[in-house]
Amino acid sequence: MPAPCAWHDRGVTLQDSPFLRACRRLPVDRTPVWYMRQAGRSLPEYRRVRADVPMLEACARPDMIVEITMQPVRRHGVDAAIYFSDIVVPLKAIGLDLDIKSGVGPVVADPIRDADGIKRLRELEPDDVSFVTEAVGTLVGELGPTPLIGFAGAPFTLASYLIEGGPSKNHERTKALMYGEPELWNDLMRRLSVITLEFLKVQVAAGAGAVQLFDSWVGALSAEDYRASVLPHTAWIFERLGELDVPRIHFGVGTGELLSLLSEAGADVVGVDWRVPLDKAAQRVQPATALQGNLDPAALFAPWEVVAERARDVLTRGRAAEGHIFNLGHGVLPNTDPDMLTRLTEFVHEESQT
Ligand code: 1CP
Repeated sequence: MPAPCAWHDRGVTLQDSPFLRACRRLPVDRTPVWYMRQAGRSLPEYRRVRADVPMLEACARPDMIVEITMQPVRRHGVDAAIYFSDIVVPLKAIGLDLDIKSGVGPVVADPIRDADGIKRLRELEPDDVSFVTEAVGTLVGELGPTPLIGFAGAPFTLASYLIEGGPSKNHERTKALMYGEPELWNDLMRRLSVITLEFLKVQVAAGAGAVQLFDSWVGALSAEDYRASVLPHTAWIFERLGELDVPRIHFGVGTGELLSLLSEAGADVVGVDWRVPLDKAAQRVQPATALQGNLDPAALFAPWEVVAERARDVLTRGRAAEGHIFNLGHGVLPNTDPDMLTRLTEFVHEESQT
């Protein structure tokens, strides 16, 4: 019976991977490293395959998803792959009229701002995203012992795109709804939580070895507002994800003041941006939490010696955490020299070798 045997072998080596071990706060022989937005515009091979294919079409084609997800793994030798998609893919899949505009980001044709709008958010069925199941299945076969991270946008960050209609600096309409109409807000957040949970479950059922919930813009909130209006919803998602027995990573930008609450929401790993050193962050999160981060992505534009020195500092401070996964403090910037990332990956591996 070669097939089940191969799966079994993969299971053993996969669970031994430095990435999954660090997520579970187990000893590792080197610090694992991957980069948020490691696929994408920094890679010439990405720009080539995407040249004639709109972003949301690429996100719905298993052949493109597999190729783009594999590109940074092949090139940089990172310790984990992240499933190529976007946070708005599940919203598109339930029929919302939205697009990803090049150089802008997600744009929603008819923003959601009232009870009628919220009713348009139906539940996500696995069949709506059958391309995800197919792509993840192929990917885990190709990746072998390298884990695949599934991901989704968290309800607050998704709500911001839906309410504002696109990227927003101040999230003013989002906050107006949150502060002014808490019942509507909670209805919106509940519906988005159900969609997000289902989208992550589909990825795990197909073989993703970990999940990351991106609440990228939640750093715009005070701790009190986060606790009252967001935490209950993300905690609901994390609690249900717990049944799946894969590490749960939670990340947001500018969340220094929220780190303890982000970890209270129930993640196994908290992602930290570049503003808070990891030794400080380790004091802010709940016990039994690993950290992920946190080199400033803009530092990669400085000379290599500076990058190396800063990466070494991240590794040193990361030892204060119960587990550490090296990453950037946010996504790879589009103009980053990809050779810097390859070199950084090798450096992190060599420096952290035990
Ligand atoms: O490694 C990878 O590239 C993984 C793929 C990935 C991920 C994890 C993409 C592809 N998007 C995302 C998540 C995502 N999308 C987040 C959370 C992560 C983060 O904070 O960076 C957010 C906020 C979005 C929304 C989004 N999609 C933006 C940001 C707009 C804003 O508000 O400032 C943008 C520019 C996009 C488009 C997009 N998504 C992904 C790519 C490669 C692109 C660029 C599209 C292109 O190549 O034209």
